[in-house]
Amino acid sequence: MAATYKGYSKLAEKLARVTHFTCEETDCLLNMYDTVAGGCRLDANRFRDVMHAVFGMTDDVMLEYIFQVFDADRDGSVGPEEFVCKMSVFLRGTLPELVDYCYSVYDHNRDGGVSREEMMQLLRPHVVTLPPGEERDEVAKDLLDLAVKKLDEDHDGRVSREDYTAAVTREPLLLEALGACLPETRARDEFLATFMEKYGRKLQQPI
Ligand SMILES: [Ca+2]
Ligand SMILES: [Ca+2]
Repeated sequence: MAATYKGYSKLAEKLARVTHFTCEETDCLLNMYDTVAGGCRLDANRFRDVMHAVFGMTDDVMLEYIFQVFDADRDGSVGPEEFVCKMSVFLRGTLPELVDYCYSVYDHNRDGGVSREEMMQLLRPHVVTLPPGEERDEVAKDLLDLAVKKLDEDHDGRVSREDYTAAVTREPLLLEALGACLPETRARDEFLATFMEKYGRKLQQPI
């Protein structure tokens, strides 16, 4: 009998060509998707639980914003292709890819600018320790003024994609200036070191 080799799925091969993952890695991520989605598609709630469990991300407002970006075709769920493509940026993105991703997260209503309202939504939950006598909103406003000062290059009160790209290209530390929307380095590295082992499926070997 001629040897047969059942390789990776067509989808895994296709995704490996357009992401920073190998065929084997895309296969593992698709398997992970099947596991975490539990036979359905990833809706916002399940997505939030996965990001929480896998990457320790707990900011609900931010996770809602991130979900909207993962759900590229806006059908209300993150499909397997959307999952792998966004994971590629989330875990191994180049600086330009990360700039595009983060800005898409921050520009929640997708009107091409990050307004003060959008920034307040993101910064407010992070004001947890208040100096005595200070109101949460006032502290958030101070934080906001700092962020705007650094990011709003043309001083029109909102952060355009051009403002943000110019500021982050000059100073990459500003990438997440409007809120953490990427996994922490340690969580990312731990995931990358273990996901193949955890979600790999045994491929049928050549006979
Ligand atoms: Ca979708
Ligand atoms: Ca906007």
